[in-house]
Amino acid sequence: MKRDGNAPRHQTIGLEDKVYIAGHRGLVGSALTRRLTREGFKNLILRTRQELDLADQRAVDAFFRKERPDYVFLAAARVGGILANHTRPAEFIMENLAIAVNVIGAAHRSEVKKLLFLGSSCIYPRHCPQPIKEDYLLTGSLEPTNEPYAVAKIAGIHLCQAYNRQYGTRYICAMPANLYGPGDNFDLETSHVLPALIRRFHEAKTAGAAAVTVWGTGTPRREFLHVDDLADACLFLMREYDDPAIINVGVGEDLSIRELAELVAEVVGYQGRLVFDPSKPDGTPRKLLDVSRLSRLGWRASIPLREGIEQTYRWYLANFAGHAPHSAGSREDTVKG
Ligand code: GFB
Repeated sequence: MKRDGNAPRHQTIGLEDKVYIAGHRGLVGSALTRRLTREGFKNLILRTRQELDLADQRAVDAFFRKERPDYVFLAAARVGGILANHTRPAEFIMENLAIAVNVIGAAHRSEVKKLLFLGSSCIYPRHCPQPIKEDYLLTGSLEPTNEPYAVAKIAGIHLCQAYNRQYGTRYICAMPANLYGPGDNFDLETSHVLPALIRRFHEAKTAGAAAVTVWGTGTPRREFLHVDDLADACLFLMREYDDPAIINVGVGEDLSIRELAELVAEVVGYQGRLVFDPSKPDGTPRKLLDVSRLSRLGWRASIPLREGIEQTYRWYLANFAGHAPHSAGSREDTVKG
């Protein structure tokens, strides 16, 4: 980010700083832990959900008072695919609001130097122009299938921006496209489309099934960002970005669910038929992010979708396929971070 001559030169994150990754075992949090470890950060603070329940304000305050982290990546969230969001709205809004309120409030009380809050591309209006610019936030009604989650994320954004305005904090907000990668949730009821298709096609190939059902009409379009790209972008933003405005993180292109299903089937090596089930919700027709604000700062995604799917499939084979019906992903508290 261009700093004019007299803008305060903010301290930037250093390898010796105490860095708390909230939700380090989830899809995003585990990618952040890998990225910061590889970078040489020596002082990562990590807590499992059993060690620290982020929905418990007293526990979060006590943790921040004791550990006093310098930087925080707030990657913990209650996340899930279209069906989980649609069927568990109260859990999605309550848990994500609680996490945002508790962590952001405690960060301020314990004088955290900088915090990065992770939102989602689903915060934007269902029918806004594509690609979606950050300024389109709150300019129209949300997608009903994930409105509670989106409202909680929008509240988190406004919490950060209000604290920045009133207390001069440095809480930045990144809005990623749909994420996938190692550590994903492969539970067929609660997961997102890409891991669900990997598992469905793998099991169909193994069982010799003639056809695989894909939810919806196959016509919605989605943009997929590999979680290792997101982690790299988060470190870049923690170092370079100090603007209170939200910033999109994506790859700048999308494909239809039908095209995605055909690509995943090819990677998995499944040659049967695709059957689309229009009784399942399509969700928002499209949510392609405008990533020009981030690319102007000098960051671009680097993992191509096909390569990312191949790597994720290998991870799935190594960690779940062929084992007893795996628990991963069927966790009620599937967290993104
Ligand atoms: O990935 P997904 O659940 O989330 O669904 P969203 C994307 C599209 O894939 C929808 C279709 O049109 C689904 O109908 N789809 C096809 C499937 N087969 C499947 C399947 O087996 N499982 C799933 N899950 N979808 C999420 C939000 O919306 O986006 C979250 O609900 C979050 O809150 C996430 O914001 C980024 O992209 O529709």
